[in-house]
This record gives sequence, structure tokens and C-alpha cells, in this order.
Amino acid sequence: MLGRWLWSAMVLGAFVVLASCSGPGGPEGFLASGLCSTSARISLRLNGAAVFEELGGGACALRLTPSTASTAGSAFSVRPVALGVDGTFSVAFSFTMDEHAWAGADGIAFVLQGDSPAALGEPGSGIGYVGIEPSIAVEFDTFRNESAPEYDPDANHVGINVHGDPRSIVTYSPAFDLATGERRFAWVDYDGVTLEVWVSDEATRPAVASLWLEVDIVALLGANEAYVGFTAATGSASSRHRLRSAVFSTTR
Ligand SMILES: [Ca+2]
Repeated sequence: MLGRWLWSAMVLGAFVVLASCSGPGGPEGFLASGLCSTSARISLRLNGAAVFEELGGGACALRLTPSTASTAGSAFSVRPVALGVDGTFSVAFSFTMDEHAWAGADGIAFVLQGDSPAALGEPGSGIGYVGIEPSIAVEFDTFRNESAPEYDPDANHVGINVHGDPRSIVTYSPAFDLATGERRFAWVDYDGVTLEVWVSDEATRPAVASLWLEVDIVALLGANEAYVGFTAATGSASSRHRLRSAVFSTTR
């Protein structure tokens, strides 16, 4: 399709490196070499409370929300990212959650969606992705919403959610705390059949996946492309949610 961008990503240090290509014409140029770079900033559309932050020492973060009540933020690729064969992709990212008010809330999500680069879901228990459709999200949920215990097993879990539905299809509760303020690491791989998620308090991917789901992502999205990004939100309790690195690849 004329004008359709093929996006892929490469690793450089701990930060986002998004590369833009355009069909047979080949690479148009690298869009980014880290969350501090101009190219990273023009590759992502920021919505709601999301802003880029300089952390000093040449490091940057994508702060999805500050620790203020009832807010949400999202950042999505400005154009659909072409996925690999049968929708395959890999992403590795890290995040921090700190400055908790009350219990801290509500969490961060990695999201593939077919709606819009401006998509921003519900705050609070919606973690900024609830209501975005079509979509598939991996949520890192730090607040147990007692009004809906069927989808919040505890205040420290990872879940896979489709079409902006807050009820996770599968969940996993790590032994470590997601929201100590220290960096947490996650990896999401899709081979065209099974979506696998790993989460760790260390930078090395664990040998065994934390949770997984057999899902047809191309059918779910209705396309072999998606707006790729992250969301976060706060409710009556709040935390500062910051993406610290992200590497998205379709090169499997
Ligand atoms: Ca929750």
C-alpha cells in the first residue's frame, strides 16, 4: 500500500530504536536511537498525561502518568507497524512505578491496537487501555479492584486482555513486587500462534514464560499491522508510571 510504513526496531543500549522503511524503496532512515532522540519522539504520538522526561546523564523516560489521581496516558506509533508473517513480533521493555500515593495504582500495559495513534482508554482500573478496540494488551496491574475480583486476583499481577476488556484471559502473579520503583523487565513474543510473556526483576529473560495465550492476533486486529505502544493510568490511588526502554522487532 502506497504510503504504508514498514516499521521495525533495533536494539541500541537500553533504549528504543525504531527504524522506518517504506516497501521496496528500502530504509528511509532511522527514526530513533533512544527515548532521548528526536526520531523516537516523532515516531510516537503521546496522548493524555504522557510526556518525555530527561532523567540526567543522557537518559530519558517516557512518563505515561504522574502520580496524580484519575489520569491516563498513552503513546502509540504514529502509523501502523507492519507485523511479521502471521502477525509475528517480539518486544522487550522495562518500566518503573514509584511516587505512590496511598496504595499506588493502577499499572502499565503494552498494547497492539487497530484504532488510532490517539487512542486513550479509561483511567483507574482501565490502565489506559480499557475501551480501545480492536486490541490486545499485556497489563501490569498494581491495584486490586475489589468491585471486580474476577479479573483482579491481587494487586501485583500480569494479564493478557483483548478488545479493551479489563477481564484478563490469563494472569500471572510474580513473586517480586512490580512497583518498588526499581526497574522491571518484560518480554512479549508472538510466533503467529502463541503469545508468550516473561516478566522479571532482572534484565535477563527467564527461561520459562510467565504466562501465555494461544490467539490469532491478525484475526483479532483484522489486519497484519497495528498501532504499537503503551498505556498507564491512575485512580483514587496513584503512581508515577515510566517506560524506561522498549525495543520492538518483527524480524523473527
Ligand atoms: Ca486493577
